[in-house]
Amino acid sequence: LSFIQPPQVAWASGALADGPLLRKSTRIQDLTHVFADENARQQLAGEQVVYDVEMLDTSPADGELYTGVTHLYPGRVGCEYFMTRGHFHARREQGEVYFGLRGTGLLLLQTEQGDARLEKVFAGSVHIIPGFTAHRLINTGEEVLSALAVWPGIAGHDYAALARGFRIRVFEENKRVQAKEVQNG
Ligand code: PAN
Ligand code: ZN
Repeated sequence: LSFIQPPQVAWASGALADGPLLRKSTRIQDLTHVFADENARQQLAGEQVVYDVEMLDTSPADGELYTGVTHLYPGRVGCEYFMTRGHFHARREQGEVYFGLRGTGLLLLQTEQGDARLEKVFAGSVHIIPGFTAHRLINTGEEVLSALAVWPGIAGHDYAALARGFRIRVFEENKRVQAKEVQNG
């Protein structure tokens, strides 16, 4: 019998290898109205990549799991740190696990009732995202923030439900990380 070579994640960089991969880049031009300061966003180069997602190309069938790595680059739109768009799962009850690989940041979690909280993300951090909970990564550091995620293939993404924003936004003010509660983004 031969031994199967599985896909591999390089823990230090988050690079996925040795499997069929899907890749998606999200750029400044894709993130209309995601950041508080829309004018500041328009001043930035639209082509600039805010985050890359690499995913194993595995089955989406009921009971199967997806595995992906998000690389969220350092930067700000105005004073607001670069972040992912963020979403609920279309199948609201489906959870997810994130593992911090490198860099420093925050995972913003928000329930359907609008209760929001922030977890620190760092190499080795483990984040249990329960069902019915929207999630967004925020890079508050000066390095790339990379996180590994595992989620059900059937979960799907609902971006529209929070298109007006999460209840918390995170800014750099006086060289410090400041989280602020806001009304409807
Ligand atoms: C992650 C996210 C990834 C990109 O794989 O999809 O970090 O964030 P957005 O999807 O919000 O743009 C995940 O949570 N999947 O369910
Ligand atoms: Zn998700």
